[in-house]
Amino acid sequence: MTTVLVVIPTYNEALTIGKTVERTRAAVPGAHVLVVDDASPDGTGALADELAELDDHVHVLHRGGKQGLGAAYVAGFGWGLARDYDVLVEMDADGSHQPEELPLLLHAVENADLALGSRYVPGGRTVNWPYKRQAISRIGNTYTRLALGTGLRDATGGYRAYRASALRELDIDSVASQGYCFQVDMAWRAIRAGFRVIEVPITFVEREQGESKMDGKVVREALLRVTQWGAVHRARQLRDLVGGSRR
Ligand SMILES: Nc1nc2c(ncn2[C@@H]2O[C@H](COP(=O)(O)OP(=O)(O)OP(=O)(O)O)[C@@H](O)[C@H]2O)c(=O)[nH]1
Ligand SMILES: [Mg+2]
Repeated sequence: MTTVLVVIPTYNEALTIGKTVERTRAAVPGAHVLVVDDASPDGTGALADELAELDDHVHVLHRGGKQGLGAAYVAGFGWGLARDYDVLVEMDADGSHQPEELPLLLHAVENADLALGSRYVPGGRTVNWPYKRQAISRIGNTYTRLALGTGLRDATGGYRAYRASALRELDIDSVASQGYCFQVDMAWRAIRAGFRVIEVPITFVEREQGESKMDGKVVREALLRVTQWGAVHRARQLRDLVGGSRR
């Protein structure tokens, strides 16, 4: 039987973490949940501890302070790989990712190394998302697709399922990306490693409670790094082309 760990990073998500864990446990009763909390001042970590006390499928990883989404996932993946889960899932705590859609991702990753929950393939959509956020996300994804030539419609989304066997080969400890650039970084690593990456339509719902951690710094980081990866990628392509025509 395939064992699944759903990793949920949290920073000040006390208003939603209970519901998110409850819905996840109901949607896929066999799956385990790991909350990775960065010492949230609002007490999210203590709430997660209470959930873990009551349910042996819920676990909590406490970290010293806010170190970014990417670092939280790297720690959570390390925890799950050390315990030999077969599939590791990324999910936000804020209600944007619907736990009821998790079976779709898990089904997809049976025939892939990485299944991306996608807002921008047919059937995918966003609900109540402010126009400005949609625009940033759309432009970011178009830029990423052109710079890297990946063909992915939604490389920045954070609802996805990895096969542990693939994750082990992606050298996650070297991932320095922090914000949603972390998501692009991981998808790009998977593609370069030759893994099968597929997109599954999801419904992304704007958070109703708590505050976003998205800011200008997150956007700048993504822009800078994607541009660098794109430049390296295009230089390699050019070198191969020139090398090929000389032979
Ligand atoms: N452990 C940890 N979790 C984080 C950190 N930053 C964000 N998160 C969590 O990562 C998930 C996604 O963060 P959000 O603030 O929702 O970011 P977003 O989805 O890009 O922004 P919104 O669409 O406005 O919600 C949430 O569950 C956050 O609590 C961090 O530094 N550490
Ligand atoms: Mg969110």
